[in-house]
Amino acid sequence: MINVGVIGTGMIGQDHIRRMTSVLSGVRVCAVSDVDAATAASVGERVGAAVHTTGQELIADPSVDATLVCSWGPTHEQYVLAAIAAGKPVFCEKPLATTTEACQRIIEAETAYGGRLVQVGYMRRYDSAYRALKAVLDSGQIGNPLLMHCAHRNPSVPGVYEKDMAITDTAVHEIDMVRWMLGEEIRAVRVLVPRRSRNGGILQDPLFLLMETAGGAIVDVEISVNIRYGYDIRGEIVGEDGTAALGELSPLVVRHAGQVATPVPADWRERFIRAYDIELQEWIDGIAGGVPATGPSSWDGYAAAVVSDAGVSALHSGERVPIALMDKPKLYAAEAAA
Ligand code: NAD
Ligand code: ISE
Repeated sequence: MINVGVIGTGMIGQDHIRRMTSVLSGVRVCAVSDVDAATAASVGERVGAAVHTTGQELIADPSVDATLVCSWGPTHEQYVLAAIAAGKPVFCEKPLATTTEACQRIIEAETAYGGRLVQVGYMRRYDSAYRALKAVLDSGQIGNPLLMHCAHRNPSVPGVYEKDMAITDTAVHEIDMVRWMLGEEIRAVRVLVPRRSRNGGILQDPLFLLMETAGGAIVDVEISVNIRYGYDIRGEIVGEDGTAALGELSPLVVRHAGQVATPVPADWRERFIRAYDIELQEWIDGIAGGVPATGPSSWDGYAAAVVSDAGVSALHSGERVPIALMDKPKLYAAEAAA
């Protein structure tokens, strides 16, 4: 049984606690912590977990085998570094950190430790639809990929969501997915700014991100975070000999009153429910088996942060922003993605 401590008991923290306590096997939530002490206390009481005042205290708790970081992005670095210093596995929700420099500090700490302790929550790599799309691409059936069209649509976002988060918190999923899907790094990014949705308040919504890969493929991403009708994730690859796209995912089709309708997921929890289950179960099984993490690494978190930083500059400047990564440390050399 792996004893996991959860830092951050907000939306995804509670969702991961639910899956660890009632869906997954071989795991127990033994401790929680949140700057919002009242939420941490009520979640801790509900699942019978110890409540720690700080994340650092939780990581140092000898009964905690591994840590799940689900606090706000800018707070991730301190907890990931503390877990590495304690030599304990840590699963960090995306983004690994909100700046390139913070990700570099994590890479330095993990390489100095000499083994992989960090996994980042880029769960699309575990989604059956994305995996099926990648299998078609890798089979060579549609030829070399030339273009990919993506849409990332949220019905709404919380009040704390700020302008740059369309890139750093939302499009960052496509940034990671594209590196994994196409197996190449991203070499430049531009952001086009259409007229604003009246549903977006002070946000610039939607945005249109254009990425160029090292091999010359072009990827466009529509980011709409106040689309109202539901949570809709779309992706289509245009190859030399054909195209392949994520299908419609609903198991239900209603024909009524001259219309055909299928439900759209309400949010990310519903759309990616199985992907989150699989990513965490594999992480837990790996720890139990003494196998270092095999999912998205600190390097993937770093690469996504570099592109995301470039995306934010492109949003502010309107320019094409080229991207350069540091040399990949040996620790991550064997990884397939880019
Ligand atoms: P949230 O606001 O619902 O919850 C975040 C929690 O972190 C809050 O309870 C807050 O009090 C707590 N917190 C803030 N600072 C803290 C600190 N220094 N120490 C401990 N706790 C702290 O946000 P959320 O939607 O649950 O998102 C949390 C993280 O998960 C973000 O990084 C977000 O990008 C990521 N996320 C990932 C996915 C995904 O699809 N993989 C989906 C949602 C959120
Ligand atoms: C949120 O943090 C997530 O990661 C969701 O998957 C994404 O769709 C949403 O836009 C983010 O804010």
